[in-house]
Amino acid sequence: MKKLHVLFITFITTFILSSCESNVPPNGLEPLTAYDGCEVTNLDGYVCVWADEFNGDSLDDSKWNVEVNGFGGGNNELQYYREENVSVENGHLLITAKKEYFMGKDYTSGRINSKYKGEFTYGKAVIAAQVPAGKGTWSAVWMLPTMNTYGGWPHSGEIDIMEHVGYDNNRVHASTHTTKFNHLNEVNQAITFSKTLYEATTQLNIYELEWSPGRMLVTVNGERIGEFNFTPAFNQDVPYDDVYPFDQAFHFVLNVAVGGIWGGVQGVDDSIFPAIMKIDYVRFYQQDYATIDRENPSTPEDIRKMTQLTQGIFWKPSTDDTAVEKYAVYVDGEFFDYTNLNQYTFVNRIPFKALMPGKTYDIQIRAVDFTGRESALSDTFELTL
Ligand SMILES: [Ca+2]
Ligand SMILES: [Ca+2]
Repeated sequence: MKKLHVLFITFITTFILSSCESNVPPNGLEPLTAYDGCEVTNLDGYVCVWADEFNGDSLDDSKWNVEVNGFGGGNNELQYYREENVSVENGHLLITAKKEYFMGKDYTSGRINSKYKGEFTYGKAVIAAQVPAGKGTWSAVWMLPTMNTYGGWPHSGEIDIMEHVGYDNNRVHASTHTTKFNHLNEVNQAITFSKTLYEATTQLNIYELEWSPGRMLVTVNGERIGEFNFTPAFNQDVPYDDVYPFDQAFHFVLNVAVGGIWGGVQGVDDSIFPAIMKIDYVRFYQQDYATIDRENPSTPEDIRKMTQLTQGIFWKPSTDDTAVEKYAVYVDGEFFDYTNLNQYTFVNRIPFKALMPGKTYDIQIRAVDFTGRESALSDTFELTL
């Protein structure tokens, strides 16, 4: 009886230990801690990791940088950005554009960013904003890359979660800018989706960016504005970062411009000022992979050689219970390199490991999720360079 009891205890202990162990991420990733300054800490399986609720009486400089310049935003905008045009009152951030002469400019306004203070790769950005009406205003809630890993604008990308220009009232726009697709490129313009939103200027609306590897969905009040996906089959001429550099850290930018190449298309109505963008909160959420991930990614399939950039390959993205962080590329049975999306180019990556033209290599791919769980190795693909 005693022996059985001990056996039973041993069995239970082993069972508990082994079931705990199986949930520990192979890469040691720690569970997320919710940021207690966030008024909604959990949202659809996401945990709030950063937020500003704008509850104080001045801008929190541990979270934001105030931009001061008359540079024109690179778009021939007419404002001078000043600290005086940014305020926090009654739980809201106010960015106020004014008809006011300053330092050679006829208007002043405000622009803030969270560079080095709030920057993220993947997750969900949630912003409650009310934009000003009036011809000449150009309001924006957007994100820029912090490190310019792929080069200066537009090579490292730009994510415009919400833009509104006053002359086209009650239309909100979501855009991405990249090396291949940007507004200075006459053939491939920035990728933009627009939506009519009758309350854009009369109430706070909730804008969301849901961002996972290879996919970004922008919504307002839960309704889709647009979706930006990495589609290697349509981009067989360039490495993925030319069309989808959105695998790096980005920070927020909030501003109201006056005039400029978009906002100023129909001039500026001087009777509209002051024009105020009101923001109730900016929050950023991330998936708690360490807590929720349990399964290995599916095995990568359907590896193909790119038709134009012929030293590159792409494959069908693996699926996972949370998300695939990266793919390991194997050449002739040996690990070669990692890539963040389902495409790899053997040029300009690791020069000292360059493959030889005319030779045939056995390529295999393995998917890895954010907890370090791995798929099986794919079938072999014979690549002749
Ligand atoms: Ca607030
Ligand atoms: Ca997984």
